[in-house]
Amino acid sequence: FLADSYLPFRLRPIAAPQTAKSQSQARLAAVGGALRTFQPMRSYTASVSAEPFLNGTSSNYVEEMYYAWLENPRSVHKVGDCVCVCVCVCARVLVRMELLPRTMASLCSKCSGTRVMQTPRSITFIRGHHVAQLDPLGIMAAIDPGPPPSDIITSNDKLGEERRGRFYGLDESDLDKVFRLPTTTFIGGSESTLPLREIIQRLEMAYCQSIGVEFMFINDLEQCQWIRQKFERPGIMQFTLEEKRTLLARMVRSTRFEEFLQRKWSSEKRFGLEGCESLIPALKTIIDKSSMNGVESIIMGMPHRGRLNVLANVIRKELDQIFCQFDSKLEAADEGSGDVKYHLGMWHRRINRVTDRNITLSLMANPSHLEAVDPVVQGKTKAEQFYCGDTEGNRVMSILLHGDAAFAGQGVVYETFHLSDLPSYTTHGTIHVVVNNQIGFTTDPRVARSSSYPTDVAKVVNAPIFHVNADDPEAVMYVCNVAAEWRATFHKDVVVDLVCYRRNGHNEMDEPMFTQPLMYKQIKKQKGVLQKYAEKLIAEGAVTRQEYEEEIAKYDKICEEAHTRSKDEKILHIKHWLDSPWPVCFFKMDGQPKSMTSPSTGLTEEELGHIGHIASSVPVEDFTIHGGLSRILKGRAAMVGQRVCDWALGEYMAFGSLLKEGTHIRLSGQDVERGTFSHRHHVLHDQNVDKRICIPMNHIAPNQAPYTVCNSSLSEYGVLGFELGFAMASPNALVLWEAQFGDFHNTAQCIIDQFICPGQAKWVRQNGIVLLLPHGMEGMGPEHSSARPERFLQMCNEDPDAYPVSEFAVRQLYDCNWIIVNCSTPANYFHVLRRQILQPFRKPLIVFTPKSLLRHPDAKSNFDDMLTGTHFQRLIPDSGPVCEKPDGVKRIVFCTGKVYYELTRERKNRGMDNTVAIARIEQLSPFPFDQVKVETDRYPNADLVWCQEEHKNQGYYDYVKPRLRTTVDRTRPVRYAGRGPAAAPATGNKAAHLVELQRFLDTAFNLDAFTGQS
Ligand SMILES: Cc1ncc(C[n+]2csc(CCOP(=O)(O)OP(=O)(O)O)c2C)c(N)n1
Ligand SMILES: [Mg+2]
Repeated sequence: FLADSYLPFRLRPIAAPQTAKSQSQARLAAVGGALRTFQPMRSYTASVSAEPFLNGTSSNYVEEMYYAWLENPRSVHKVGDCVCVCVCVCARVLVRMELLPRTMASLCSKCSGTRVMQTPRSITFIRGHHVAQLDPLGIMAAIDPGPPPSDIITSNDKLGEERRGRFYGLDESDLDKVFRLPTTTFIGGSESTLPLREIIQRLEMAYCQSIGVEFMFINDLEQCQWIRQKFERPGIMQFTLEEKRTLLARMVRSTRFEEFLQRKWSSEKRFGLEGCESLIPALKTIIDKSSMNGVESIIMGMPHRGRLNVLANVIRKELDQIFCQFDSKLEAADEGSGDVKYHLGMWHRRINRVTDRNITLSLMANPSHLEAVDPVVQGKTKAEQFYCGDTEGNRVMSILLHGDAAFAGQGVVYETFHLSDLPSYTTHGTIHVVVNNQIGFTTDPRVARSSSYPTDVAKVVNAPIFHVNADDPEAVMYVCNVAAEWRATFHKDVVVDLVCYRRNGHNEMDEPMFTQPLMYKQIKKQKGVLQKYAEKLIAEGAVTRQEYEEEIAKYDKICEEAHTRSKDEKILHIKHWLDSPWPVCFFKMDGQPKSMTSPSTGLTEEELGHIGHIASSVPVEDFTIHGGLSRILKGRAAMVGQRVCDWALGEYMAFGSLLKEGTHIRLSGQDVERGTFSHRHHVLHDQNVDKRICIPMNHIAPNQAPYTVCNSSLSEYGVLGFELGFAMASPNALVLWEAQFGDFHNTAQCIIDQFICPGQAKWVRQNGIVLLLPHGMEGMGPEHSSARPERFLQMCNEDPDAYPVSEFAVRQLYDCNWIIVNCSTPANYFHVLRRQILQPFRKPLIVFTPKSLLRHPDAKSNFDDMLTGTHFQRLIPDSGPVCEKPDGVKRIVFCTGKVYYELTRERKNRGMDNTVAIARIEQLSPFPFDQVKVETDRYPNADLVWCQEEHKNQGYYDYVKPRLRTTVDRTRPVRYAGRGPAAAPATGNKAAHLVELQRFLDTAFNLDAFTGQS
């Protein structure tokens, strides 16, 4: 509530030296008061970050406001009682932060009388979580046994001598005085006045029991008030008998599932949920409530812990299917290599029993890499929202589960949070659930994070955080309801922090006493949450012991029967674990592609002309574009007139035509709208009207598919993961992620290594994502030069030593794990983009894209190369003078990408157009063995050279060489012309760059260079 919009008064400007620090120092010197050191009780480090809204400049601002208010209350804007509350809180917190002398709070004479009670209220709701009973083990305090913050008063405290002067001058005799309640509180219910004793007790009930609420950093008054009323209203946390019995039944399932697995497969790893069994009712509550609010599809991502339990009891995967995963003798039926059981995903549509509505639940498959699935889930959610026109996230939502250590430690969590409110990336609120078992493998939080809570990262997006003792299932259910309502109301992220413990080691085979002896002594004594809750309900009379035991027996029987059935399973079907099924019309019934032919990717002359016209015009009225852009568009129009395309226009033709044909296109990445190299300009900006833009690509045809082009946040891991998830939702979309420079993909390495490269093999799901990676050695230094083709090539699943026997154009594509191209012409780039959609299956496509070629006068394509009947060329043979007398050709230089232009220039300069042939391998993977063979056969007297501009240990050499050798049946050696091996991808010295270039060109054209080499 410190936002300017709520305080539209003018503050006295703060002169430069009057920073918060210098002011407070001056005042400290003046009063010479002793300072109190604040020791937060429940945090592992003594941090003041618990109130980040009073950090830095905001504390400065508040301090100014405080003094203005002291001088004259009318000088500050009043929002009901808020100002008083705010100022009192500020004063106290500033004292605690050592920014104000201790005595300052007592200067606050305006807070006497009926208003004085507002201060304890404020402090309690800000910091009640410090004293709430969050830890089922009760050992957090034992880890860091600091005293409770002394300005938090609980009903156990005496307001006597030792507290006098610290608690606003109040003492025991004030406890029965009656105070008027401010309008901003809900603790009174229908009462407007209450005795102080009652006020303290009610605040305790609201904020200091099993739930600790962190929300005061949210700078929106309405949202804060919304949360307050959810926790302050007397009696708000009451449940019907029906609700309690359902909760107990869910706890029974959650607990007995793990016990069943433990009984049957005691030596198998399963990452059981023991110690956090209330996760299952937590998720089910969120799902029920969201279904009530109209949600039809929920996409979930989660780590290992409790995953099988979630599959069984939340997603409702058939138990026998889960149990047969434990049978080590079953063989897999599908293609692909599969994954371990606690990584598999699942998709299921069913009726929600509480709402009687359809709900689709999917749990995304994920790798071991914790949190990597977060952005993928968000992307898939966004796509589902997009395709069903759910612009506000009312029908589709995501739930992300986290471990405490991973949530705090993994940067991708932060990257994902930062996508949460961006127009092209928001999923309109994610519910995060943290299984906070207070340990990460063997490491305890004191050494695993610097923040007080593992959830502090969520504060960057002002997400409210509900810490809850997971041994209190009703409190868990309550906060989950509030979280789901929050999401439905505000469409923003929210965090539920289930403070729990881990009954076993990291996995069932692990001995936790090696490293956490005291914690585990306590855990051994700990009564299970199901038993505790059942006893509570039996004592209350909500269920009888017999009913409870029957519920257990019923579920055990279900498990036993499923186990018996699972023994009938003879084979494992990975397909049954698909998390993102595509429409059946995309495949044949057996999941195979509808055809194995490759249609032409060309267009008619008319289509090329029409898209070219759109690309060179501004299709709306009264829109002023930048003069430089006018020149670019004129240049495009001239090219269209001459029937040629440069790189940007080739891309335009591909996108424009696919859109016209009904394929949605989404291009995302840093600065993609204009293009890092200022060549693309897909979004035009009116030079006179702020924020007025025009996307000509959306003006191609009346019934075209929409084009989404979006500059992303400055993240690779998060954004690439997001786009991968987006591409999962539908086969009928071309989803492209462009790196600013190709080398930046390595900060998203996990998405590439764990999802894109092996995704289909592990999880039998196809994905057609396209990575555009600017690449090329242009003297720009070690960074920005190489997109590291060697890494992508090394991960191709093709056998370099076997000449494929099947047809090449399609079958080879179908069998590979991804397609890697480095196109040298705009036409070929155009074709490969169109092929990505027109081919009858989906594969990831990696494109090394050029930089200098974007404007290279020779890197242009004629419309003829893009007309109907034309195709992507996997290899572009030499079509020059060498064709006339192939026998006279002494050398064939194979290359890929931009170096082709350097080679042709050098060949011309040397007058060797008749003696050296140059062939471009445009599709590196799968390798065009057949077309390479045509070339090597064509020039029987030529030696074979691979030329690349990259260093020898990088680029393509190690990949291409064995394949070239296989092609010629190892009858001819393959020579190398290129830079020598190096640690860095490129030199930082331009002169050295040019020397290196000339040196390898010399080698490439020196016909004696390899004489004598074996
Ligand atoms: C990115 C990544 N780094 C390391 C690991 C190895 N690892 C597996 S589980 C684990 C501890 C996770 O702790 P937490 O997130 O608290 O989850 P918990 O196991 O306690 O449920 C670690 C370090 C991993 N899986 N992923
Ligand atoms: Mg943990």
